Amino acid sequence: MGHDTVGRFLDVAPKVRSALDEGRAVVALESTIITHGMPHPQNVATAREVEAVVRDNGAVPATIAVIAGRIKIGLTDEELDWLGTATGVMKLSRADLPYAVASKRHGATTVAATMICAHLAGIGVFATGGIGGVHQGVENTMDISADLDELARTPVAVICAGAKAILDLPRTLEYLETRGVPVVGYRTDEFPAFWSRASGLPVPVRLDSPAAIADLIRTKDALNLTGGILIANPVPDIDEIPAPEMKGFIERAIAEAARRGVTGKAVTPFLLSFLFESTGGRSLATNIALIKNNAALAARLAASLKQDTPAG
Ligand code: PSU
Ligand code: MN
Repeated sequence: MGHDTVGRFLDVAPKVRSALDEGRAVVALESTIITHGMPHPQNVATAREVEAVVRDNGAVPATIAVIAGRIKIGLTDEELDWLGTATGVMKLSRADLPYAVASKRHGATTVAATMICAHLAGIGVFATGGIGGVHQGVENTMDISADLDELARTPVAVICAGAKAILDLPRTLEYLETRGVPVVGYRTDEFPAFWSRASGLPVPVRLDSPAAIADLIRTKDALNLTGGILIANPVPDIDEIPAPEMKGFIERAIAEAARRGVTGKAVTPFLLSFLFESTGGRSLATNIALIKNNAALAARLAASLKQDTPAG
């Protein structure tokens, strides 16, 4: 078994196929943001804008989703539009992917599943908004996003704006360290908290250019260190909601989720939509801005990985 047999499950869009064949930069994008992370029509508009940002920064975008059991690497305009309002789309992590494919279901890929599919297609750089992490109250729920273990095992560089401040950020960083995931702050000494630039938590490593990150990735590969790397890129300051302001909204959202008994996969989508309502749409504007910012960095990193000479 290998890529040859896996290939029969993948539909690689022609533009992505030719970029990969010609050794040009490609950036993977996830689809859970579209189906479970944002309301319509901002979800579809954002997905298109993010793809344009990737192109403007020198790479080919590949939005990933499962449609009727086919793993799509790059979506058509029609598929993207359809996904924006489709109902009954599964939220796919590592555990759900084989069922969705075998049963010919529709599914949006989370960070974990997007990393898996990107790697199957030969794509090494992926931009998202924020990764899943260790949830607050983990001592009772054991709710730790599968995104973290995926970062430990699958060799894809993930660009995010940190982890959502609805999570337990100190424990999220501890877990990443335990699992051996390099965490890089891009032009920051602090691990960003998604809507806010500051978390008060130091980032393990700071790098200030795509070329420096590319060099770290090549060195990691040359050392045969498996697994991914996480690049934390703070939201631009004009777009952020400062942490002290976000705190009250987050506390209310978490209390409301507990009151309504929201658990499992439903937790993150519930909190995001509750925050959208309670901040009067501000949290969504920030979310859109940070994803675009991450897409730009991801494209520049992918381009840098193609240009520079290999390490070692
Ligand atoms: N980033 C966003 N919005 C999102 C997500 C990330 O800006 O909706 C999604 C990602 O797909 C991530 C998921 O993998 O939230 C985490 O879900 P959970 O906490 O259930 O693992
Ligand atoms: Mn979870």
